Amino acid sequence: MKKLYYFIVLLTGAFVIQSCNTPPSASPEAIAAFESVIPKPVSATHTGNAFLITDKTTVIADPSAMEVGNYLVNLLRPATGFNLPLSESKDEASSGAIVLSIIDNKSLGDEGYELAVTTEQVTISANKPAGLFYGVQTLRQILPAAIEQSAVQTATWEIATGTITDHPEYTWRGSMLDVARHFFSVADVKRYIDLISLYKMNVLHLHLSDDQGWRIEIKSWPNLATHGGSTQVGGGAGGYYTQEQYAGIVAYAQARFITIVPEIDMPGHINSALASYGELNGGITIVPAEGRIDLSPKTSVIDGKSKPTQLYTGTEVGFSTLQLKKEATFKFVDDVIRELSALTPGPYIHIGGDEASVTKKEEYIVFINRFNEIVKSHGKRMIGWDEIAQGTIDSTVTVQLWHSEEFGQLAVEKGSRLVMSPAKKVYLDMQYDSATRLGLHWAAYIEVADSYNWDPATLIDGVAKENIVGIEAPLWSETIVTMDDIEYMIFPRLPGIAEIGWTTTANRSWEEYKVRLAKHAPRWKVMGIDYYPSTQVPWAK
Ligand code: NGO
Repeated sequence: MKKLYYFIVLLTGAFVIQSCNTPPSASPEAIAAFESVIPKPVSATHTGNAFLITDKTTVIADPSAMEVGNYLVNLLRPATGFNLPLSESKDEASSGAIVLSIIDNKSLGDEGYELAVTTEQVTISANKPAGLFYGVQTLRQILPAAIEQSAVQTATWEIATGTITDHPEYTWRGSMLDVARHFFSVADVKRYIDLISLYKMNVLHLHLSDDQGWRIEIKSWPNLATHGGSTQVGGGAGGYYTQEQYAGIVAYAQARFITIVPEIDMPGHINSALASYGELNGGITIVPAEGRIDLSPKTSVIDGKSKPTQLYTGTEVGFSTLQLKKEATFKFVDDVIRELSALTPGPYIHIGGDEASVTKKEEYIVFINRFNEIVKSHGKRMIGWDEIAQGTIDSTVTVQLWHSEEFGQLAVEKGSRLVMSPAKKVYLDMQYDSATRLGLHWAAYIEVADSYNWDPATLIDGVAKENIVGIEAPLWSETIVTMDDIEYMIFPRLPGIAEIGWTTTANRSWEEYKVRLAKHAPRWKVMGIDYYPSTQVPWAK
């Protein structure tokens, strides 16, 4: 009897030791998540086992990476309910930890990272905190979707073991949000930042002014915001950001390694300023009638020079211009750019420059050149829509291609580099198809595959990879009113556009991508992201 007892004790002991030594193997879900990262990494190899985040897990970060460490624990704590204490790395043993480590590895560049998962430890290494941040976004995607819940979940927080090595193809990976046609709150803009940072985008271009609204407080010209910002498309209340609120957006973006590129659109698309200060009015081509600007018949009457125009709540483009003959206008431009530059830690100021259809061409060119000087005098670099290629531009100027191949080529001939936003491919306000409830279709209907299946470096003759800084997907908001509308138009196209910016063309294929994309839908559901359920994507039933 005693013998049997000892035998059982021994057997159980052996079993316990055995199960402690056998590393947990990765579930099919964990492996699928590991293989479904968007943007697709340079290389990803899994090794079949799993690391588990438990109530014992700690986070250890290089002193210069504590901010990313904080971001990570704030991401993991709500759903896991674990403490996940964060500490600065010393030489202590780090078994059971998630480690953020700054290293020196030239091949990773400024934004690359390496993610190594063993059964004992998760290590993200990068040259710079930005790389660690992108490694954290990858880590997030290879955890169960429930990690995105805001309340504690009972789940096995499993990560497949293996190694991911990764760095981006282009340095400019962005999106633009038009807050002028419809105004979006600070909270909405922050959510937008969070959504694009999921997919490692690093630029948010804010279209801060247009005919329908002026959205940023300019202290030296206060009516711009208070009057020019007081409405929006459809006649709603509009709004604007105080400089303090705007600084909050910039800081929020910075903590996510996103550069804000502010745009004041001039000399066209400027009615909101002309309505605020009559002396700026160089004329509008369509005559206001009964409180609205009358769009039909479209006349070519230049009306109301030097008098304030009426606020505009329609969606026509190309009818307004700044008064470019008066020096006072350049004082205005200088004041606006000065205040905006002071709010902008990033290097770029976007001056618009598109569709100045009622500005005389000679005046337009003079204006662009002076504008460039003004932007430079405030220590910034000018970027503008592709029409600015007609000005005297050089390698210090960046040109955003949206519709004209000719202007794109001209810009490259003059030595400028391009941000690629071809409307036919990446305008997120374009409808998916003719049944889409929101959006426009003047450029194209853009299904998910259309926005993914192209290569910026071969789109235009004479524009090669070295002429391109990156890619940006604009969301214009003529028809976009709520955060829900925003999400429906950007998902699921935005992740694919982010992948074009990050992953080499040789490493991309729609057939393979669409399977990965489908795997992200459960995450979007948990995050409350409304998306278009395209029939091109094999969503799980
Ligand atoms: C054009 C136009 C915008 C419109 C947008 C709508 C550019 C650069 N200017 O793009 O004012 O909102 O199309 O798709």
